[in-house]
Order: sequence, then C-alpha cells, then structure tokens
Amino acid sequence: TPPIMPMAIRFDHEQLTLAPAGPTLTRRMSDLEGLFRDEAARAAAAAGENPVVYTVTSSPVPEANRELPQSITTIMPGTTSGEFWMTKGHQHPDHQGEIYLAITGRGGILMFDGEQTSWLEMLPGTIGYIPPGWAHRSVNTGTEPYAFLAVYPGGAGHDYDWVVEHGMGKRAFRGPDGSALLRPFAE
Ligand code: PAN
Ligand code: ZN
Repeated sequence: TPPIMPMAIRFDHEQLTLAPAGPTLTRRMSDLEGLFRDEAARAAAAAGENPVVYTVTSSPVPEANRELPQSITTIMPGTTSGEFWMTKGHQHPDHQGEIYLAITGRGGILMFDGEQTSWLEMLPGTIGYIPPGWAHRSVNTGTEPYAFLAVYPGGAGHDYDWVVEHGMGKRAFRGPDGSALLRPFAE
C-alpha cells in the first residue's frame, strides 16, 4: 500500500460525517449480547425491532502502527431496563492511551483498570483522556444522539474479550432525576 499523504478531512457537524471517510460500523442490539445487565431485555429488543445502538465512522487513516487514526462514534439515546445505551467497551492490548472530544449530546466515559472505576462526564467541548491500561466504554446519558471524536494510535487495537472477562466495575443507569446513576457491575 502507498504511504498515506497529508490530508484534510471535513467534519460535518450536522450530519456527523467525515469526508473523505473510511469504513462505517453499525452496532445493533443483536451485536451487544451479554453486555447489558438485563440480557433477557436485550435479547427481546434484538429479536424485535433490533434498533441501531451506535455507529462508528472512521477517517481514511489506516489502523496501522505509527498512524494516528480517528473516528466519530454516535450513540443513540435509550435505555435497556434502565441501563443507558452504550458501546461494547474494550481494552487496548498494548495499553495505549486515547483521547475523545465530545461533539454533541451528553454522555460519559466509564473506565476500568481491573481495580478502579472512573467516570468522566462528557459535554460538547469536553476532552476525555483515557490513560494507558484503562478499558473504556462510552454511554449516552441524554435524550439526543451523543457523538464524539476519538483519536488513537493506529496499532491500539480492540480487546473486547477483556471486558467480557473483567467487566467494567460499574454500570450507568438512568437515575430518578434522569441523570446517570453508577451501580456496581454485578448488582
Ligand atoms: C473508539 C471505539 C468506539 C466504539 O473508536 O472503538 O467508540 O466502541 P467499541 O469499540 O467499544 O464498540 C475507541 O475507543 N477506539 O479505540
Ligand atoms: Zn479505544
């Protein structure tokens, strides 16, 4: 493959698209087996309307060592038995760090290093820093789509099994006043 040349990528704030764009990934309820507290409710939703929970649009920058790719994640608003809709969550196999920039809506980053849990509230303009070794999951805590830019080392990778094995320490539910309420992962 030819070397990547310098490029300008246009971000459309209204459409939440990149141009030029790389691959887009769509995750529906059927792709999130075993991740919500109430698996039966998740399975029922997957068997019914099977809604799109989030999309990830990548730039054309490849996920390869020394490159610095970026993507826009858009999580739809919703809850499953009170648990806010969220991404699968993953650990980077070699523990690289990452930054997120919140663009629209409201959300949070749930992070877990195997011992401690961290929660960052994300409002448009917030830069969230994910340090090396912290598994991360994004959550839409609002009533509109929550979108953010992620910038990460090209060799970072995605270890989804780590989260299945270790959990995330906590889960984000909609509290009585509508805001996020963190509860123990297995409660
Ligand atoms: C993000 C995530 C994206 C989707 O680009 O990959 O928000 O979340 P999941 O990968 O957990 O489904 C990122 O953290 N990249 O490293
Ligand atoms: Zn990541």
